[in-house]
Order: sequence, then structure tokens, then C-alpha cells
Amino acid sequence: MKKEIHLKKLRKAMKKVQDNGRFEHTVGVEYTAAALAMRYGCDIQKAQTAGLLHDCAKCLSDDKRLSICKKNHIPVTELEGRNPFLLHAKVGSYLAREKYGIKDRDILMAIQSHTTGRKNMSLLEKIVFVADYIEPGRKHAPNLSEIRKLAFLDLDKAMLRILEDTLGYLKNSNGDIDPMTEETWRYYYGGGALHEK
Ligand code: DGI
Ligand code: FE
Ligand code: FE
Repeated sequence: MKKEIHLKKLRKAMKKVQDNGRFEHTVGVEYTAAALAMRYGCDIQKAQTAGLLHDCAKCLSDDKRLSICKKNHIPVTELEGRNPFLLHAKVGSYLAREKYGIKDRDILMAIQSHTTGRKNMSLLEKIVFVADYIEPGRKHAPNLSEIRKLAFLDLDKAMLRILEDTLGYLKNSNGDIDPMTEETWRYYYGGGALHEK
């Protein structure tokens, strides 16, 4: 399919399944991911596609997310069972493949890892993770202007700041911390890929 048509179709599909605020955020992530892809030499269309689809399961009910997992044998951890909104990443990746026809594994992983991150993320995964946090419509995160600038200077450092602020926020608000979020932080705190053998 022609690139522009493919993106247009996905945008239309997201408008249908998301409320107005979420759709605005989605388009913000699409174009922020594109800008980061230009900066870091990643495929721009893949960044747009992953940005557009990253929250495709965000506007479903928790029951629906849980039932999609059950039906399709997607493992749900105890912590995810208590916080089913976290499943919008895994379920989003599943829907991207099954409902929106995405076959590219990197795009599917970028959707899956966009909330907690993971160790050893690809460039595209980091771009979507960071774009999700800094897109122009985000207003409430601390240190946003600093992190926005950092994102275009050093992507790994931006990842680390976002993880630190997210963990800080979760600790302050007594949020359940997914071991994956902590593991991702530890990994990037230790220098990320620099320490990979
Ligand atoms: O879906 P979005 O709101 O655009 O962004 P997101 O998918 O990154 O989700 C953001 C929320 O996820 C934010 O409130 C922090 C939360 N989050 C990230 N890691 C964890 C977490 N929440 C819990 N309970 N545990 C985590 O480890
Ligand atoms: Fe999300
Ligand atoms: Fe998002």
C-alpha cells in the first residue's frame, strides 16, 4: 500500500476507536516520533506507524483488555491483573497485528514496550517511548522542557530521565511498580547498550 494512504487509513481508524483527547495525543506522538526519527536516522514511516498505533488499546475497558488477553493466551502478570491499564501496551501490539495488519516486528515491539520500556530497546522502541512522553500535548509531567531538549541531544539520557521521573511519580503516589519499569531504569542507569556483552 502507498505510504501516505496507509498512514491516512490508520489515522482514520484511530479517530474511530479513541476519544478526542487521546486522538490528539496519538497524532502528537506520530509527528514527534517522526521528528526523532529524522534526528536519529530511523525509518520515518515506521516511526509514524508505531506512534499512531501505540495507544490503540487505550480506550478499551479493563474488562475488554483482560478478555482479549485471556482469549488469545496473552500472559497477564499479577501486577497487570491489578492494573489492567498497563495491558494497553501488550493488547495494543496484538491488535496492531491482528486488526490493523502490521507485520513489522520492530513496530509491534515499539507498541508493546511503550509504557514500561524494556532492556536493550531498538532505536524505534526508544523513539516511541520518548515521543509518548514529550509530544506537544503533554502538559503535566515534571521537567518537560528539559527532557524535550534532551530527547534531541541524547536519546538514552532522555530515556533515563523519563524512567526516573516516572518511578518517582509512582513512588510518590503509591503506584504499583511493574518490575519491567524498574528493570528498564536499572539497565539505562547502567549505561544501557554500553554494558551489553
Ligand atoms: O498511554 P499514555 O498515557 O499515553 O502513556 P503510557 O502508556 O506511558 O502510560 C503512562 C502511565 O503509565 C503513567 O501514568 C505512568 C504509568 N506507568 C508506567 N510504568 C508503570 C506505570 N504504572 C504503574 N502502575 N506501574 C508501572 O510500572
Ligand atoms: Fe500508552
Ligand atoms: Fe501514549
